[in-house]
Amino acid sequence: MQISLIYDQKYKNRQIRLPLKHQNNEDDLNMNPLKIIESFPHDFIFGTATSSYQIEGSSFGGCGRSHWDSFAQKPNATYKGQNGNIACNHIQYWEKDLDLVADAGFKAYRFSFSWPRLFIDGKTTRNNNGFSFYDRLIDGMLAREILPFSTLYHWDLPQNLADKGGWTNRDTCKWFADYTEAIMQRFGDRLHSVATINEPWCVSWLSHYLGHHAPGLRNLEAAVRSMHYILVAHSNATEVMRSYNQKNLGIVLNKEHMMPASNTDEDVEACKLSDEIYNLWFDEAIFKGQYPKKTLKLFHQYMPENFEIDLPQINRKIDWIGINYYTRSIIKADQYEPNTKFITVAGDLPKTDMGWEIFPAGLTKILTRQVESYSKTISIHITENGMASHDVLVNGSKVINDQDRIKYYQLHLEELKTLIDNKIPIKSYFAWSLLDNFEWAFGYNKTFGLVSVNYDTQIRTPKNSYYAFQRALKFL
Ligand code: IFM
Repeated sequence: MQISLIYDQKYKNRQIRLPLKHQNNEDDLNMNPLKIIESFPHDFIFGTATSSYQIEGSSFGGCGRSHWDSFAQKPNATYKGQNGNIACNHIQYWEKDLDLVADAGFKAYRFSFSWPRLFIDGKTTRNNNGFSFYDRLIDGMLAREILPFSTLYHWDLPQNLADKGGWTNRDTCKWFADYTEAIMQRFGDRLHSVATINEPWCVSWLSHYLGHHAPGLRNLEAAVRSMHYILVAHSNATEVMRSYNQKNLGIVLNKEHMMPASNTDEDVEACKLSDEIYNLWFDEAIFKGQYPKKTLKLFHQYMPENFEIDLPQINRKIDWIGINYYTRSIIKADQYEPNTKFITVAGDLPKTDMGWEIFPAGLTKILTRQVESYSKTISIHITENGMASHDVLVNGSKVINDQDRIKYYQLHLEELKTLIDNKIPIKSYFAWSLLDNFEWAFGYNKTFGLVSVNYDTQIRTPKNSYYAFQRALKFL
C-alpha cells in the first residue's frame, strides 16, 4: 500500500499516515483521473473550502443566534427541519479537519468567520470563545503550512440584526464594517486573503425574492434593497481593511452560464435579464460603478434613495475576484412570473444530485467574459466548484467510490488548465467542500464533501475523490 509522504515532511514530529487510495482495483492506481493537476503551474494553489454555519455547530462555544437558526425552525424551510446546531461539530473536531486538509496535500483552506460567534448581537457583545476559536483555527492552518483564505460573511447573519431588517436595512452595512474592523484587529496579520461576501446573489435575490434561504422573503422591494446594500457592505468592509493595510482583498461571486430556452425574442430577452440579475449586477457595480440597465429599470422604484452616490465607492479597487461555479441555467419567458417575467427550466444534460446540469464549458464561458469585460488585470480564484452526489458506503463503511464526483472535478479542471494555458490569470482552485455538511435548505440530504461525515459519531471517512486529489497533489 502506498503511503502519503507529504504529511510526514510537514509534521516531522507526527506519525499519522493515511493510505493514498481506497479505489477498488489496482488499475486505478495508475490512472488517476485528476492527474491533470500535475500539469498545473507550480505556484498554482489547490485548496478546499467550507463555511462556518455549515460545519461548526451553532449550538457550541457561546455562538449567538443567526437568522439561519431561526429560518430552520420555520415549517418546510429546510429538509426535515434540519439546522446547523451540531453540523460537523467542527468547533470540537477542527484539528482533525485541518489534518484532513493537510493530508490531502491542499495548500490552502477557505473558511468563513461566523459573525454571531464573534458578536452575539452582531454589534458589541463580544464572545471571547469565538475569538479564541478562530485564533486556534488560523494558527492551526499556519502550523500545517496551509494558507488561510478567509471570508467575512458566508450567510450567518446575527438574528439581532435580522430583527432590525437585516440586509434590507442600511445600518447592517455599518455594523458589518465594525465587525470587519474587529476581525482586522485580531486576525488580520495571519490571513492570506480576505473575501468580504460569499455569493451576494444568494444573500439578496435567493433569500429575499426567491425565498429559498434565510430570511425566506418573497418580496421584490426587500430583494432590491438587499441587492444594493450587500454591495455597500462589501465596499465598507473593503475600505476598513484598506485602512488597516490588509492585503489580498476580494469578493466571491457565484456565476452560472445563462442560456435561453429557445431562439424566440421573448426567451432571448428573458435570458438577458436573468443574466443581468444573476451575474452582471455585481460585476457592473464592482468593476464599472454602474448597474445594468434592464435590471435597474425593473428595480428602480425600490432602489434606496440616492443609491447612485454609493456606486463610486462600490467601484473601489479589489485585488482579486472569486468565482464559484457549478452549473448553467436555461431561461424561459413566462408572463405569469409577476416581476421578472422569466423562469428557469430544466435542461437535458446529466445532472448532479442537486438537479444541477453538469456543464464544464460554462466555466470557460464565464471566465472568458469575466476577464474580457471586467477584471482584466486582477487575479481570479476559483473559490468553489464541486458536486453533490448520492454517496454509497461500501466495503464495511470504509470506501466511498464517488467516481461521478471525480469525473466532475476532472472535467472542470481540464477547462481551467486550458484557460490558464491561454493566459487567463487563474491562481487557485478550491474544491467544494472538504466535508459533507449542512447544505442550507437541503439540510444534510445533499452531500458535496470530499470527506463523508457520520453525524451520529462524527467519524470522518475520506471518499475516493479525496484520495484522487491526494494522489495528484503529491506531485505538485
Ligand atoms: O454549500 C453551498 C455554499 O455554501 C455556497 N456555494 C454553493 C454551495 C453548494 O450549494
